[in-house]
Amino acid sequence: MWPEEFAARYRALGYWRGETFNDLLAASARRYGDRIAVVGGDVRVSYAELAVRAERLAAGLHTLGIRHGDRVVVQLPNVVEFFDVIFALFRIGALPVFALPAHRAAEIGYFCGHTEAVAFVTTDVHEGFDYRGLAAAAGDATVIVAGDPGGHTALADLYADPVDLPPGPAADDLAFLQLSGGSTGLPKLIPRTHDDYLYSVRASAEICELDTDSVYLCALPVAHNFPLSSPGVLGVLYAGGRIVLAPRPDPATAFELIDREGVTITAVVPPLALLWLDAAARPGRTTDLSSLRVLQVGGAKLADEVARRVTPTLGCHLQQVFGMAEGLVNYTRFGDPDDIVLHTQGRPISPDDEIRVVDDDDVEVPAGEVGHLLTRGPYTIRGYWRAEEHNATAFTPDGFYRTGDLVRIVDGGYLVVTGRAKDQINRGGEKIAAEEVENHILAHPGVHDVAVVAVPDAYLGERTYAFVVPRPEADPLTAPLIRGFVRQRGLAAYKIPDKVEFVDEFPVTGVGKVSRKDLRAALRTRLAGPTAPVAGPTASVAGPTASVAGPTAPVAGPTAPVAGPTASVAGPTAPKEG
Ligand code: OOB
Repeated sequence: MWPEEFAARYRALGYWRGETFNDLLAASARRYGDRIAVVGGDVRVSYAELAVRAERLAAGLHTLGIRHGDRVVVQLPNVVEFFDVIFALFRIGALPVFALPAHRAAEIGYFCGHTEAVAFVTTDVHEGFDYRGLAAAAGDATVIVAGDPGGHTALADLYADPVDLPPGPAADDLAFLQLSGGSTGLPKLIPRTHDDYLYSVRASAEICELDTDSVYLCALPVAHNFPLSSPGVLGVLYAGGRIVLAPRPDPATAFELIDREGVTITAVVPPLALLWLDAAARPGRTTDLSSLRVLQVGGAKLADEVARRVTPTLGCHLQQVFGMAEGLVNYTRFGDPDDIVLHTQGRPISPDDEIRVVDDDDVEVPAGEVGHLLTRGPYTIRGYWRAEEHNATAFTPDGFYRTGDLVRIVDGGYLVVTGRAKDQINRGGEKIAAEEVENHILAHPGVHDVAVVAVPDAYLGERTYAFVVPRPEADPLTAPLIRGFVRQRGLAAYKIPDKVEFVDEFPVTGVGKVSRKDLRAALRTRLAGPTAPVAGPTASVAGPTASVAGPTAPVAGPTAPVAGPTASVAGPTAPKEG
C-alpha cells in the first residue's frame, strides 16, 4: 500500500476520488439506462439490466456465505456472466482473483490455495476444454459453474431477489487480485484498489476518447489487464459505450463481429495483429471493417515492420499500448506524428507516473540511453500480495517497481521498449538485443514471424537461436538464406543468429503473447538430452489446425496452441509471461 503522504497527494490531485466500481456501475446504469452495455453471442444486456443482474447475483453469493474480503478465483471466457460475477463480488467487497481461460490445474490450484479462495467460478465447456475437470484443483473452494454445472453449483441458480446486503467496500479497499506476467515460476498476485484502478480506467477512457458511440471488441481474454482496463471493457462501461465479446480472437470471428456490430476500437497482442493483418489483406475478404477507428496493439513489442502495415491495411489508427498489470500504462496519442506512433510504445497516463531509467547499479543512465525501467505512481502497486520476500527485490526501498523492461526515453517523454532484461543475449560478452535481430529477419518477405532467444553455450556463455515461422504461401526458406539475408542488411557478424530453425507456430501465453520462456525451456530440454526433439510425443496439445509434429512442428513446451499463419490463437495455453 502507498505511504500516507502519497495517498494524500493522489487524493488532493483528484486521481483518487473515493469511488468504487459499485459507484461506477450505479452511475452508468443511471446515465445510460437502456443503452446496450454488453453483447455476448445472442445476449444483449443494457446498463440498467447489468446493474440488476449484479445486485441479484450479489444476493445469491452472499447467501452462499461469500463475505467482504473473501477471495474468489474467477476463470471465465468472454461471456456476459463475467460482468455479473465481478460486479456482484465488488458489491459484496469480495475480491475476484483473475485467472485466464488458458490456466489449468497447476495454476488454478495455486491461485485457490495461495489466496485461500472460498469459491472458484468457472464455465462448463469452452473451446473443447471441460473446466469442471479443474474442480479438484480448487480444493475446499465452492465450485460455481456458468452453464451446465455437472454436479457443482450452477451460477444461474444464484441470481436471487435482492436482500439487504451490508455496506459495500470503501474506495481504498482492495478491489481484486490481478496476475503478474512474471517470467519465471507461477504468477504473483497484484492487489489493486478501487481508487487506483478506477483512476487508470477513467484516464484511459479519456485518452482513448471513448464515448457513448464507442463499440469495443473484446477479442483478448477479458480478465487480462489490457482488455479489462486499458481502457478496455471497464473504460467502455465508464463512458457508456458498448462491449462486444468475441468468443475467440481469430480473424474470421473478429471480423464478422466488427462488421455486424460496427466496432470502433479493439485491442490485440502482436501475434494476433499479424494474423489480422494477413487476413485483412487477403483478396476476396467479404467482411466490412470500415467502422474500425482504432487498433490498439500492446502486451509485447510491436515490430516496426508490422506497425507500419496497420493503417494502410485496416484503414484505422494504430495505438501502441505498453502496460503492466502492476500499474503503469503508456499510450501513443491519436494526434501523435507517425514517427511516435510507429516507433514508440507511448507515454504514461499520468503526469504523476514517475519514470526512472537506470543501469545495473540503479544509477540513472544519461538521457536517451537504454536502461532498466523503474516506476512509481498513483496506480502502480507498492508490493505484491503476500510476497514479502519477493517484494524486497521487486521494488526499490523508496517504492519504485522494477518492471524488468529495458527502455529508452525519447523526446516528449515517450518510451521505447528495447526488450526484457533477460531477452538480451550475452554472446561472449557482446550484447545482442533479440528485438534488433528479429526486426531484420521480419523484413524478409517469406517470414511471417520470428523469435530470437539465447541458448546456453559452454564456450561463449550464450548463443543466439532464431525461430522462424515462414509464410505458408512463400518460397521455402533455409537457414543459410536467412543468415545471408541479415548479413546483407549490414548486421554485425556477431549478431547473425548462430542457428535458425523453422517452426509452424510459437508457444503463446494465456493472453496470446509469444512465450520466450517456453521457447527457451524447450530448447534447454532438447539440449540436455542429445536426441530430444523440440517437438515430439510429449508435446502438449496442438491447436485445432496445427500440423503433425515433424521438422517444422510447433516447439513443444508446457504450453499449446501457438499461433501460426494458419493456426488459431485461441485454445488452451500456458501460464502467461511478461
Ligand atoms: C500487459 O500486462 P502484463 O502484466 O501481462 O505484462 C506486462 C509486461 C511488461 O512489463 C512488458 O514486458 C510487456 O508485458 N509489454 C510490452 C508492451 N506491453 C506490455 N512490451 C513491449 N511493448 C509493449 N507495448 O501486457 C498489458 C497491460 C495493460 C495494457 C497493455 C498490456
